[in-house]
Amino acid sequence: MFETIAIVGATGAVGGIIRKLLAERKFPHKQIRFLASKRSAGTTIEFAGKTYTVEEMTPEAFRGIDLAIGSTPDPVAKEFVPWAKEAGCVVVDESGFWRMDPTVPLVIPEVNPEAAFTHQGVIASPNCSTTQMVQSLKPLHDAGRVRRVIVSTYQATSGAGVEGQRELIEASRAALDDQAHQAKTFAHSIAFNLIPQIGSHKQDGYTSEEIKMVLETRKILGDESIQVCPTCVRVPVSNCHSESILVETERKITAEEARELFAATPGLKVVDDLANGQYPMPNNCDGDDTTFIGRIREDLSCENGLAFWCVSDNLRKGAATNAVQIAELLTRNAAAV
Ligand code: 11C
Repeated sequence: MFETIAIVGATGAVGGIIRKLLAERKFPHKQIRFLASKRSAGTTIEFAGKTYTVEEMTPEAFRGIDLAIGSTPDPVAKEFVPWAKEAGCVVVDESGFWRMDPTVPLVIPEVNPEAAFTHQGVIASPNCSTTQMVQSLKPLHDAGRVRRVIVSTYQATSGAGVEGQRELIEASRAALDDQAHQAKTFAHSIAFNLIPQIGSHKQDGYTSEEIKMVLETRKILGDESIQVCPTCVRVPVSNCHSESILVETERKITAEEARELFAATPGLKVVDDLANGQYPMPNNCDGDDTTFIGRIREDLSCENGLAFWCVSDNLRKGAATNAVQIAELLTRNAAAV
């Protein structure tokens, strides 16, 4: 057991869900502390019926903390993770900063739990759009070896934080009232619109979000030969990312076999009854820790191709839940920590 645990970035949207999950799942610990930026230090938050004061994140603050779960912007994670490691604290980091560091395992507990035990003080949790896709690719890869993936994402505004969700409401209200609205969080108005850019331009016409999906997928599945072509789109949905995924496998996997494989995979749930209008949608996946799969069908244009639709709560399994599950893995196998 880790005696003293901490949430870093405790006052953010994902930090709040981590707090809720640790309490709900009765995460074993003796003491808990909450760290955040100077701006939030001194505010109070509730945990399991008690009130705690948020402490400022400084190098000294990590003394005495055995395990920290971090949900902060990349530049903050770049700064605090070395402080935590120096203080002997193991970090489960939600940010993008450490994910592709070769010394840092990138873990989805249902996919590559063994990687967590190779850590050297920090374990990274993947990007939300990667997590749900890789969860669904894993059983297909094990059964028929995934060679190529074409993915189009429909990503909710919560991926950009509470400001993104607020902007969706404000921009929609302004549009309905025929009022002008200045986009701040997004590059364009998100109301009644689709924005085919998430993150900054990275390379070869792809955005940073798209390149994350390529590189993180290969790292988690431990297969550098997997080809991924993503298009990431911000949609006017408050929470839950959706993805249209086309997969080409080395061995043909029929729709029926895929349905069985998905149904037998922990963390996935099949909702697939087109005739009766049953499939996953953001509205019926919100607040759930499961990744939902539907519209499973063979690709008419490709012999070994499979098409499906995947929806997951990006704040939960895409962020908070995955990080807490990594921490639980370490707790269950404390001898290996
Ligand atoms: C989004 N996926 O929807 C992003 C947010 O690397 O953890 C999460 C970014 C990350 O905007």
